[in-house]
Order: sequence, then structure tokens, then C-alpha cells
Amino acid sequence: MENKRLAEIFNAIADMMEIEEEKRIFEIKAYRKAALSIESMSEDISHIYKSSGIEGLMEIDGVGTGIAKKIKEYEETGKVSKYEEYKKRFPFDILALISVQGIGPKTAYLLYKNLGVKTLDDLKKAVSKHKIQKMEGLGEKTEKKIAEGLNVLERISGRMSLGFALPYAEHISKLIMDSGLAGKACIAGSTRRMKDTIGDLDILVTSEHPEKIMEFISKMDETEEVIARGDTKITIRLDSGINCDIRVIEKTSFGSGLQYFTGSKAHNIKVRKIAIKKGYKLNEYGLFKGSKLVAGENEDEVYQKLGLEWMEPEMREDRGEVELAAENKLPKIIQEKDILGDLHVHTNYSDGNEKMEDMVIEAIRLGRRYIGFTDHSESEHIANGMDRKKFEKYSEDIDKLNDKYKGRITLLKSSETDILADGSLDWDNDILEEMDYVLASVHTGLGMSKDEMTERIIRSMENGEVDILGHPTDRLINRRPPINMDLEMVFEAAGKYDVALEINSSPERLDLNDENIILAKRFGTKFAINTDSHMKSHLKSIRYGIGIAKRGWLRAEDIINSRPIDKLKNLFR
Ligand code: DGT
Ligand code: CA
Ligand code: CA
Ligand code: ZN
Repeated sequence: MENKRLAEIFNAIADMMEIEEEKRIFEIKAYRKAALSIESMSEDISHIYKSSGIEGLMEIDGVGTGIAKKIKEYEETGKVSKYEEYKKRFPFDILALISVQGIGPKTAYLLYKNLGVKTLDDLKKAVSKHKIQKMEGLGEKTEKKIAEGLNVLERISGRMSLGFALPYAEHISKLIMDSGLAGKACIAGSTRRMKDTIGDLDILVTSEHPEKIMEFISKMDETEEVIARGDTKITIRLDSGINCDIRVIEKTSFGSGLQYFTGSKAHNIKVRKIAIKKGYKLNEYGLFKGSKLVAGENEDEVYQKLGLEWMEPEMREDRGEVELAAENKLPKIIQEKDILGDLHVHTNYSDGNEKMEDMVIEAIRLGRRYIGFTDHSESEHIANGMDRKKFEKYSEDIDKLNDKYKGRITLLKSSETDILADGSLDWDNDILEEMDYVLASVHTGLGMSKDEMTERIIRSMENGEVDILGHPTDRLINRRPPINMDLEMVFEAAGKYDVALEINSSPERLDLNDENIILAKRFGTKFAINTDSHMKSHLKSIRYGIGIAKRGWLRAEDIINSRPIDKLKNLFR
């Protein structure tokens, strides 16, 4: 699947354009949007092009004529000439360099021009030799920041966002099923547990022809390299750079195999101890009494024979779930069907791609009962924030569409309101009062000290206007660490002032994550699972946020957008 590579090319083009043509902001944004869209879709872009040509490509969110032509060029020649031209002028690994916090495209260019830095290794050397602090326009502070950025990168690299890993795992499973050689192909490992970041993919396959499956997998287009191959297990590196373990097992062992390879390891160890205590032996091939197979084909049977309730994969982290399952006391956690609406949606009134009405139609198609529009407030210039006049127009549009789609969906009026540096909100009270609810987020001044940031966020909640705190830690997976704040103090304030904490489902964010949720719950906070959609296809990302919420053992009543619309409106009032 070439999706990942194409996304990289488009991101790199956008970055290189920024170096010298920063004014072409819309073009730059178009490349970034196309990249995000292509990277997060599960369908193979080559396949779309082969089966429905350029028209098919243009149906992809964020892909217009210009981008579609470039995809066509890539499919036919293996290259994008615009990218090749740029690369000649900027012959350094821009994506690697800007993955370091503190380095943007322009800094990367300066580092290349002055110090010849082309790769991350070159950068590490330049930092260790303190060459950056002597550079004009950069200096000591920047060098320190880059050194820190390199440290962060080292800690987080090698893991991929769930939002990118899951579609990929689904794609590979489908290819295996389509081969006609497999009975089942099931995602296991941390991906099945919906962990926010994924080390490698694990797929469990049942088949009577393990050799043929192995052969098929090793020859797939997506397989860049076969790292290890045994009789029933193969490890490959995919063209996305992520590794994938695939194990072939007999049908009679499918359930125990799935239980084993779903993990987590800590959960498995605890379950195995129970098995031993009850006189069984448990491994990936089954649950045995002596040499007799007692259970194996179904996962729930394996648990049942051990006196355990079946546990949702998201709960299998040895956080007390095994003990509760033994007493039939597992909590009833949130399910996908419980989520009735989405409270963080952008349109082309600010930095979204689509018209409001198109988002409404898609939300109806997905069965949402309500959505809240949250286009950006004025000070958010990079995201094309609305001024007062534009807000009025936006507000009228929401009212009009609300009438038009009455009975099918309810539209709520809001705005993603910037929390300014001093903790005040970006809109005046009269505008805030026009909204059904207020979503407030930090977007700028991310480098504040811990005390300042904590105070800033708590202050934003104190006046009682804010209903939801958007993407609370502001991390971008593999790109930006969480902001520095006292989580407990912020969560405590959220509980006190009745501000729901967002679980942002965007693949690049997944913020809050499970650990944050567990901490926040101690302060009695409520949560909102939102997509932060900027195009139609994003509305489906809600499943990642639901997975994260399940990992935090949240129940429907903990989540505000599981309430029917009138109850929700009461809550906001
Ligand atoms: P990841 O890949 O780092 O995101 O996390 P996982 O959980 O997918 O870990 P991985 O891929 O190393 O292994 C997949 C599952 O296989 C793991 O969740 C549980 C099982 N497993 C692996 N190694 C062991 C082991 O030494 N003991 C037991 N009981 N289970 C194991
Ligand atoms: Ca794994
Ligand atoms: Ca693995
Ligand atoms: Zn935001």
C-alpha cells in the first residue's frame, strides 16, 4: 500500500513550500490535508486509481484536481516531479528533521545551509559539538530546545498512532482473507486492545495451509522485507515502516491463540496463574487438563472454563480486571452504540475542508443524533479563525440547517475558543452566550512553564463559561510532547467547575489517553469523546476515542455525548 509514502511526499512538499513560499498558505494546507486524509484511510490508493482512475481519486476527502494528478503521476512513474524538483533544491531529510520539536521547515533549511545538516545523525552531531548556538538567528536557546527535542524523539519513536496502525492492520487482514487461503484473520496485540500507540501489528490467521499463507504474505506488495520466517510465524516489515507479526494457527486453537496474542503480557501472566491454580495448562494452543484439550476454539470459552467473565480487549492490562472478572463484577463500559453525537467539528468557516451542510449530511449518514460545530475563534490565525462578522454568518447558517434537518439531527452552536496566554477566552461574553456550549483549547504559547500553564488553564475554567476542555494535553503523537502542566490540579479544577475533558479521537492526537483518564476520574470529571473533524472522513475516527475511553474503563454515564440531546442541553445550561 503506497498511502503512507504518498502522504510523506505531500507533507514534504508542504514543508518545502513553507521555506520559500510561505504566502501560498492555501496550497500548503491543501497538501497537508491530502496527506492526512490519505494516511488515515484504510483503502489502498493504488487500488482506487487502478479501478476508478482520477475521478476515483477525487472522491477522496481533501484530494482536488492538482493533488489527484500528482497521485496519478506517482502511480504511473513512481515519482512526483514537483517533489523531485524541491528535493534538488532542499536535499535534506526534511520530515526527519522537523519531527524534532523546535525545528520547523525554515530552521531545517538554516541548519542545512549553514552546517550541512541533512539527517538526524548530522543534527545530533551538530548539537553535541555545540555548533547551533553559534549560528546567527538560532543561538543557545534554540540549541537547548533542539537537544531536548532529540531526547523526546528517542523516547517516543518506533511507536505509531493507533489511528494509523488500525486501518493498516485491517488492510493486511483483508488481503489475507481475500487470498482465499485463510479461514479467519484477526487483529490481536496492542491494536486489538486499542492502545494509543502501537509498537508492531499482530495478526492471527487460521488456515489448513500455513506454508501457502506464508508464501502469500512474503509476496504481498505491502511486504518490504521478510524479517523472520518459521513454519507458522512470519515477521515482515511493511512499506509503512511498521513491523507485523503474523501467526498461523489451527481452527481448534483460534480462541486460545487470540487470547494469548491479544495480551497484554501482564494480563496473560495473571490469567495463566489462575489456570495453574485450577490444575490446567494454558498456552496459545489451548487450555489443557493433562493432555486433554478443554477449550481452545473460542476465546470466551477459555475464560469461562477458568471461572472468568469475558473481558473487553481494551481492559486487558492487569489493572484489576482479572480479579473483578473472577467475581462477576466487571463494570459495564462504554460501547460504540452509546455515543450519540460529536461535539468537535470544523467546517470551511475556519480550517475545515468542507461546507457545513456536507458535514451534516455525513453525520446523519453515520447515525449521529447531534453534532456541535466548533470553528476556531479569531486569534487562531493559522487556523483561519472567525471574526465577529463571520461568526454571525456562521451562527445563521447553523440555525438554517437546524431547521432544514429538523427531526433527523440536531446541530449545536459552539466555537473552539482559544484560551489566551492569561487564561481569558478569545470571545467576548455576548458571543459566548450565543453558543449552546463552549469548547476551549490551548493552541499557542505551548512553551510556558508548568506553573504558568497550570494557572492559565485553571483560570479559563473558573468563570463558568467553559463546558469542554479540548485536547487537554496538546500532544501530537511522535511530533509534540504533552504541554507542561500539573495534571492533577487541572483535572481537579475540571471536576470542581464541571468542565468535561475531551478525549480527542484524531489519529495524530488521541488526547487524553487512557492513563490521563484514569487519573482524571479520581476527581469525578466527565468526558466528551470527539473527533475534531476537519473533513467528512474524520467523523469516523470516533472509534479510536471510544477505544481509549474503554481503556480508561469509562461508562456511558461518564461521557456527556452519550446523553440524549435534551439532557445534554440541560447539562450545558
Ligand atoms: P506493542 O506491540 O508494543 O504495541 O504491544 P503488544 O501488546 O502488541 O506486544 P507484542 O507485539 O510484543 O506481543 C503481542 C502479544 O503477545 C502480547 O500482548 C502478549 C503476547 N506475548 C508476547 N510475549 C509474551 C510473553 O512473553 N508472555 C506472555 N504471556 N505473552 C506474551
Ligand atoms: Ca504488537
Ligand atoms: Ca508483536
Ligand atoms: Zn484545537
